[in-house]
Amino acid sequence: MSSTTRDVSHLSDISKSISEPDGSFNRKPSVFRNFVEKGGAFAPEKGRYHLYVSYACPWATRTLIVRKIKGLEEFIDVSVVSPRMGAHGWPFANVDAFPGADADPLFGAEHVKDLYMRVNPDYEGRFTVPILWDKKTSAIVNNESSEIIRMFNTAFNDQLPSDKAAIDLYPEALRGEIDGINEWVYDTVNNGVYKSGFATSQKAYEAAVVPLFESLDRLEKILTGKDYLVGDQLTEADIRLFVTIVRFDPVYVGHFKCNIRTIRDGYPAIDLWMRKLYWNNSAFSSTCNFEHIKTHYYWSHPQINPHRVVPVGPIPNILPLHHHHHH
Ligand SMILES: N[C@@H](CCC(=O)N[C@@H](CS)C(=O)NCC(=O)O)C(=O)O
Repeated sequence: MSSTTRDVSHLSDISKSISEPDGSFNRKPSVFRNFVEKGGAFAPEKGRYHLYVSYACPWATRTLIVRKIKGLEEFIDVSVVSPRMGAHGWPFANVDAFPGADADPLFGAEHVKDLYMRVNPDYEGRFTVPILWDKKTSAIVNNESSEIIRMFNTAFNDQLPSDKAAIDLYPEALRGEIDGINEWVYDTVNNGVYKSGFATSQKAYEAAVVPLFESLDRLEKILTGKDYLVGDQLTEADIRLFVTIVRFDPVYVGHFKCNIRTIRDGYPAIDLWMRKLYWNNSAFSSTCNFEHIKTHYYWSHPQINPHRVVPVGPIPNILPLHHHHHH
């Protein structure tokens, strides 16, 4: 069957296939797991790779943040999809114009799924962003954000100016601690908000939302009086957590029912840590598009929000750096 006639709506339409028999949400592992590395099939060449992202997606935004921090803008071009993920999945701007969204410059694809089908017409996974695309062999190098940020951290160092090459977001000496934090933050926070929001039973929802807030309590203690999660420096652990926390009050509190507390009122240390990253480092603010974020979630999950009404608040989406609580 050709890629144009095969019905893949069970894979592209997120409202059709997301919960397990017990009502819980089970995220499947990413499929493309190659590495850009010297001597490998995917060599670190300037201009060879293309990054497909959504500003709405926390996983994709990790890769945008690391791309900026490492100064890889000239090495890796980016295309941003429209935030309105519908029955065909993520659309490009040529079929769904939205401020800040792009058309696909490589193939004029209409949807992200077309890229997956081009690589493998029998693909059975989800059509997710981010995608790191190899223009030389027309292949998907990798579609797992945690691995893409590891590549960006080191693969191009030889070709970068020394100040950028020296930036290490996964330093040898801190790896144990970073891995340890990543593990429970991924399960209960990054993915915990999705498990909470996509749950279709009371039991599955509570089994996600309670551990989520226990982890936020734990993070609040870790971040009290500190600017970074691990050691005294910015690491990938901060980046991986930031993308979830910055979406929390604008989206997850309402849309995903993560409403035991808000970040701004319930977690002052987490909130300050987030505001410092956002307001002091343009890698965080320039890759954060609240229009895409809010539109995406409230529009794209009709099983949760069938009328697609996007709430007006919170105002502001993120508090200023210097801000006094009113008591
Ligand atoms: N484990 C992947 C997850 C990526 C992912 O799930 N992206 C979502 C957007 S936030 C997506 O594209 N979903 C489309 C779908 O599942 O149909 C990663 O970290 O890269």
